Amino acid sequence: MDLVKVKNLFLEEKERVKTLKDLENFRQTFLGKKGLVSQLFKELKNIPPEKRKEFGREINLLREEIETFIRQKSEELKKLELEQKLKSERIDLTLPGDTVLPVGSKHPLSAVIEEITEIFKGMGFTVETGPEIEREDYNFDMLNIPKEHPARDMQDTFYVNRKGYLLRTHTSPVQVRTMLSKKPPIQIIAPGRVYRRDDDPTHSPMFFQVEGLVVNEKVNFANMLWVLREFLQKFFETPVPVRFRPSYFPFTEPSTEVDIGCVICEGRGCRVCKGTGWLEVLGAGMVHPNVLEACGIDTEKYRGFAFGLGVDRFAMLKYGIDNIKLFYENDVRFLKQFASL
Ligand code: FA5
Repeated sequence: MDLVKVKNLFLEEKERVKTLKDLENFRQTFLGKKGLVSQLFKELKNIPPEKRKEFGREINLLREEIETFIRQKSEELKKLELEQKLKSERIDLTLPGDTVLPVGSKHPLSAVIEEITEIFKGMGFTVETGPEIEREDYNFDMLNIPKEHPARDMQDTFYVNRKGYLLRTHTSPVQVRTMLSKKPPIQIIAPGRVYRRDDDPTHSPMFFQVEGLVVNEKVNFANMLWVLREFLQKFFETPVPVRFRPSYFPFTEPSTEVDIGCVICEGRGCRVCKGTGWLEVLGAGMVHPNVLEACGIDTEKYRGFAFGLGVDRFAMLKYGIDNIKLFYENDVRFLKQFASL
């Protein structure tokens, strides 16, 4: 093997090395066990003794040169490959995600509660709340419904495992709580969940009510009728027919139930209005003196009116929904229809 040829080959081949794989092949060719440098060493024995030392020195120099090249090239190529890898795997954090998560929307009952609240706020009412697990005396006794009173059967109750407590059957106990904690003048509404053992297309075991209470020196039945009529016109945005029927609630005297012309069938009679053309939407009346007294309000000085409306019923009428269950099934196809609320 000729030293000059190997040197020239080295100069040529080193230019061809572009990858780490090329470099490995290059190393095998020159420095491998049977590589060109080994072959040159094997030539030593054929060299005349006086030139052998010089020849050996030159092979060693060539080997060092090749090794230096391999070391430097290896570092250079490794760096290059890393840079390319980083470049190809670069994460662009500004890119939008692949899947767009579905955006939820307001539940129609929440939207209706907000709307009702806004209308009453506009008439000077403030908002009060109370617990859903309520004291039995606040839910019944202090509202003039003593134990064994037949009026307790009007609202079939869920009792809880703690004596003296129940799932409130209406929002009226918030009236008691407010009168016990605040002095008149009082002008509040109390939206919230209530529970009854009821179940049919217009009755649900859990539903929403909004209670209203006004206590002041000069309030009368006519004021109440005005407030309720005004509210109904604002809520339904059209002059809906309104009908006040004499009724009975133990906590109000006189009492009325308020019906509106069925907005589903426009009074012709349908499943929702049970063929009557009218829908009962709320109960109301002048607060019974027994209730005011139980809450420590001077009945010589103050009078009050109160009302309670079924939010689900209002939502069904506003959006033409004929089954209350739809509000609680959480079927996205149903809920999506209210995405703009
Ligand atoms: C009451 O609950 C009285 N506390 C309302 C009241 C307050 C009267 C203040 C006077 C003064 P009533 O049981 O009628 O009343 O219920 C009021 C409204 O709740 C009804 O008009 C109806 O719209 C709605 N409602 C009653 N039961 C259900 C039910 N199971 N599912 C859905 N809505 C119901």
